[in-house]
Amino acid sequence: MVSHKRLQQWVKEAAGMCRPESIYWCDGSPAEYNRLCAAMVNTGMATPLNPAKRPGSFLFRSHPSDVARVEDRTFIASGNKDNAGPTNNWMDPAELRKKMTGLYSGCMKGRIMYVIPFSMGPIGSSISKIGVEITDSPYVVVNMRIMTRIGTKVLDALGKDGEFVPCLHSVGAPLQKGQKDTSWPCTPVIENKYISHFPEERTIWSYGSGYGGNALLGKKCFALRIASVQAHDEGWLAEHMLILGITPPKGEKKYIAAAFPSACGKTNLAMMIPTLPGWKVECVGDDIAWMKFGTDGRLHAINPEAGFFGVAPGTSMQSNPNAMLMIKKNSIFTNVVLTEENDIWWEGIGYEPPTGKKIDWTGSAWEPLSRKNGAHPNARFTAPAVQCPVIDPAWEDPAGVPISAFLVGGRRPTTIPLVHQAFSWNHGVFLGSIVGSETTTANIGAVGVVRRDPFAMLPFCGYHMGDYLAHWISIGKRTTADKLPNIFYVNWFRRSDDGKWLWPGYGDNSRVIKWIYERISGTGKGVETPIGYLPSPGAIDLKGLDLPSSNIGELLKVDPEEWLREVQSIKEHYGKFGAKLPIVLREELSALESRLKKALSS
Ligand code: OXD
Ligand code: MN
Repeated sequence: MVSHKRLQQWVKEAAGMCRPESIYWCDGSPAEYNRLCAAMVNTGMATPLNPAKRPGSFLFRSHPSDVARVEDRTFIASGNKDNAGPTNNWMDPAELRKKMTGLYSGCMKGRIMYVIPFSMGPIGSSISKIGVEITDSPYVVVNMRIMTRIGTKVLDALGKDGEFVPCLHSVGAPLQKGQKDTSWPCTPVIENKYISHFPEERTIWSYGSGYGGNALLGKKCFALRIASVQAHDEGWLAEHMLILGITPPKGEKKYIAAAFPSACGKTNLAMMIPTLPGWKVECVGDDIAWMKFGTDGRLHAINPEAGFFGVAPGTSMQSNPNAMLMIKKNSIFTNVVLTEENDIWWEGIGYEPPTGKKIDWTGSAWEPLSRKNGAHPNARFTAPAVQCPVIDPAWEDPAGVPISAFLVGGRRPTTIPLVHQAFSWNHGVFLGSIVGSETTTANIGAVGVVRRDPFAMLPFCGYHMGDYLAHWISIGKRTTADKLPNIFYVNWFRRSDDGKWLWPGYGDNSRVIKWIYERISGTGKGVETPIGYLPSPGAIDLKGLDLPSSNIGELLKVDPEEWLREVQSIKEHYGKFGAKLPIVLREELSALESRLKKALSS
């Protein structure tokens, strides 16, 4: 029996509006998980994979209209439009509630309404927070069980009157009496999909999609958009960052958190195998970091999630061996190829598709020679964090892990060196505010345009980005400079004029991490340049790497002319934030410009 009156009341109200056939409170047990998976196999929604090859694993195929987060349909409905800022879609909260109440009305007819109490972060940690998701999708329940901690233990922690974030979700596909369900119910009409956030009420309403971050509401909606507002108001950080521990051959482990926009290899870096002998990387998280100051005055981070929801295509024994080992069992695959042996395959898995019959992500027979992709480019695996071979021993430490460095970066084929270090906290926040990726494929607009994405939070910040950057500046005032993480800007994605990669990436990124480790330990050699500290000649360990010396020259070059063009583009970027942009960031920009001009004239 649930003793939390407000929770009971909310569930009752949601049921009154959505009118499900029944209500089911998830207990989070393995038996419940198995039962739900078996039921989805029965209805044809899930395909069990070959138990000899991939025990305890299932394949799902989504509706072709429901394959990714829908940023155009994501809303920050703050009371005042200005609080959502220029980079979020805003709607008046009353109008949005009215519109969505209409859509929610009777939307769960013929379906079960699942109530999922979940904890973001280890239960009982002072950094963790509780949410409750109501959903009519059993796919969401089984994914939430992997991605978060769910069930009775969370209700117990909530007690009679604990705080929770209400997260209402419906696929928006009511069933009439006798109507057969489809294998991926959702609303095919894009204008009826809403991923809505009410930051003042700390509430999430999602309608119409069953996929990823649109539907697993603990992830982007709660742990980033709502949590970023909570973090702002309460003086902590909720960030789109991986967390890793790095241990040198002889020496102390240090933790690093890193912000890169989507599709820059966060999961690969988070569980990388260093090519440098004796160095070890261990993974705390691959997507989100919540950080609070400890009594030691340092920022301590937890991974609020309990699993990995990674992009499958491109994941291979070369790019991410630990992920490949992690997904050998008890994993959920969405929108990948099904092989004749009932195993999975995707583009970039590192081997040819096996012979025999294959079915692509749309459910059609598929031949590799056809020009179509077999797996959807945003196909995903969902796997428990404990299965990661290099999961950090402290990944569930309620106190979090102390962060010594922040990395920011993006995909920049030109201008930005392999690594540079900020002069100070404020300069580091400046670096975080200017990161972004250059567009490389025609389908995301003009090629070669830099899309700046401050701290990789543009799609995930629940309030005005100018206020967000001011929050980062204010975090730097809450402790002494020696306790603050150093901030580094990295760029694994430099290319030569003829388009070739200048840096091998993957496990060789450990060479850059080694320099960063040495810098924060006070031993790494750096040179001061107009843009920050760069590694001194020879300071990056290149032993055993067959890299032309011209490449390293190019990777560590600072070209004042190129950077002055960068300054112009940053001015345009800053123009968007108007008066909310912290003055100190404008000052950092003019100081950079002066240093570059001086370097050019000397
Ligand atoms: C993700 C993303 O899925 O950032 O993690 O898009
Ligand atoms: Mn992400």
